[in-house]
Amino acid sequence: MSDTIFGKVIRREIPADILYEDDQTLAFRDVSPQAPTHFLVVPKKPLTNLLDSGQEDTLLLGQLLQAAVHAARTQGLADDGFRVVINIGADGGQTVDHLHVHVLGGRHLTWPPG
Ligand code: DGP
Repeated sequence: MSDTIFGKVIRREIPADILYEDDQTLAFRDVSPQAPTHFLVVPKKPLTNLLDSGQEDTLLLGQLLQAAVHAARTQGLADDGFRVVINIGADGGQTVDHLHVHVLGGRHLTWPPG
């Protein structure tokens, strides 16, 4: 995959409000929040999206979700709940071609999404 804006965030080439980091993942606030709390969790490995992942990424994908849960807890979302979304491709609404997990909370979220 080619480099993206999230690659630049991971390498600290552009600023971001970072909430959590471990050896494989990084969580930072979305620049265009759709809820009172809205952050993204990305693997440092540059996967385009879930379709780009393979069996070798099984542990990484688990770590990505664990990082999302950890950051959601520290952001105070655990009591009232929150939503985890992964957009894939054009119809999925993906605009940045680096796999990312959206975590949204802090208000009641309706279903289905638009
Ligand atoms: P998606 O549509 O699923 O590809 O979501 C991409 C999200 O990334 C979107 O909610 C806006 C966010 N975003 C785009 N550029 C930047 C950036 O430079 N910094 C941060 N923090 N978020 C960004």
